Amino acid sequence: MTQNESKMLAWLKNNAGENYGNFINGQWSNSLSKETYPIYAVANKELLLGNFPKSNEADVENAVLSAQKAFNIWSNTEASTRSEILYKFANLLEKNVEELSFMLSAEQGKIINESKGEIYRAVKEVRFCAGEALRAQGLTLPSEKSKMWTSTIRKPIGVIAAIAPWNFPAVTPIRKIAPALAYGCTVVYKPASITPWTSVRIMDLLKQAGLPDGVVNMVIGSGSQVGEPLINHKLVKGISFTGSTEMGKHINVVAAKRLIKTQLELGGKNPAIVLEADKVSNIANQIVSAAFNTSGQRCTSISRVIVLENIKEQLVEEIIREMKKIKVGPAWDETATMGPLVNVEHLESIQKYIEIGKKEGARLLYGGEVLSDGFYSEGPYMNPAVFDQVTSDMRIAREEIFGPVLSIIEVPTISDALEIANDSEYGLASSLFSSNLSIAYEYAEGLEVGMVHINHGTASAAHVPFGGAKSSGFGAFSIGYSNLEFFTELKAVYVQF
Ligand code: TAP
Repeated sequence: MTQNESKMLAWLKNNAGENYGNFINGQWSNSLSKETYPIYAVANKELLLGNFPKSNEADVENAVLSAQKAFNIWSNTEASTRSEILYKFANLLEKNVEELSFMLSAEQGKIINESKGEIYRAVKEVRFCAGEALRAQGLTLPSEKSKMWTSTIRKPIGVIAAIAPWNFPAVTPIRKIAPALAYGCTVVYKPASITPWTSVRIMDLLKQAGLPDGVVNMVIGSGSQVGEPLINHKLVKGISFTGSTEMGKHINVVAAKRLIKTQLELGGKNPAIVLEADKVSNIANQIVSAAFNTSGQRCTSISRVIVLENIKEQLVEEIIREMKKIKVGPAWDETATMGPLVNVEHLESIQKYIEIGKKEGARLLYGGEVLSDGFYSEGPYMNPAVFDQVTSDMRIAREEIFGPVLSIIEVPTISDALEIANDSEYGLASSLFSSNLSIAYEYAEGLEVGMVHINHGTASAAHVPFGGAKSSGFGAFSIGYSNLEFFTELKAVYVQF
């Protein structure tokens, strides 16, 4: 047993297994139905993480009323105070990184270094938002009349519904909550029903940072029982949603009927385009890490490699060499480099795609098998997979698999590569490997995506837009003006003097 292994397991054994409630008006409470459901560690089906409330519409009602009441106070709280609370919250996240990472890895399955990376990313995002609280600027405009001062001010829109998926249980909700707080909105947050545990600690830390009661509320439960009443509640004025494209479309229809705002971060089918043979081993290394980190369960994971014919053999060889270095294991094994899938159902859905790929005529070059011997029997593990001879019309090249499956698509010319990269309903992220400056700029302009990475696999930064085009959504996170537009509305003020 390694040091980290013993530390994480010891911590889990001492701290997991409690009954948790909803966080409403600054207090922990049972759901009104009193019903609960258990959640076990992804990598050990006997390790109970906790019992969580099966909430419903009545709990949502209480949470929204609490957020509405708090809105009157929070929207009138000085921006500098809101900013200070956010800085304190960031410091607390940083101080508790180890414990938060243990919780995150236990409920989501990702390896511990990725969980730590996620918390540190959240810290940066909160600090960025703390600064942004003081930049909710309006304008002073020329007046049509003399002795008249004309200006605009920014007002927070009200109660926000924040709805998150299960792949990034810390940074995704924080990316919604921190800007909402910075600009004076209040929040009702629904975590993914399978990963609410880290959020329990996040709520505690918000309270510890001095956030007034009711400003952020969390209701745990299913999409149909909690998410649906939340997006339909008449006091909710904006929905910040991250999840599948299918659900994003539904949310957008509900919001359009109610004339409220949405911020949608949805699915992806992200290409890496390889147009040169220089440094192929380095390119393969970057592709493999961007494809298989978080077991390929990232919205930005590379899932298609589009490569020129003359480079393909060499690249594929290097990709397989890199994939063979991946060690699949639980988060408490510090030598593991890829964790399990989030649950058995998801593993099965990915396995179906492995079969679909084979039936469609793609060639499975390496991996893809379920791992079930020894400790692997305790969780949903598989080896990462790579398919060759994939064409753009195959389902494995078009549909979001959201797992460790990579498709290699060979193209004859550089312009074919761009066309195939764009031949997707999605438009989230893409990478291009080429040292030709004109090609790099041509692709940066021509790729129909929200994020382009030239000569590397993937990256994100707290102050840079993170979001998609086409069916990958709209309303980029992590940037001042985009969040400012979403969380506030403009008011014109004319002053005659
Ligand atoms: P979804 O099934 O869409 O679920 C996302 C959230 O919506 C969950 O909290 C879910 O609750 C909730 N929900 C379900 N039905 C609802 C309803 N009727 N009304 C309101 N909320 C409802 O996605 P997922 O499977 O958790 O996550 C994977 C997807 O998220 C992938 O497509 C991935 O690409 C996408 N994603 C995108 C990004 C960005 S930034 N573009 C980042 C991460 C993930 P339950 O948990 O109870 O089902």
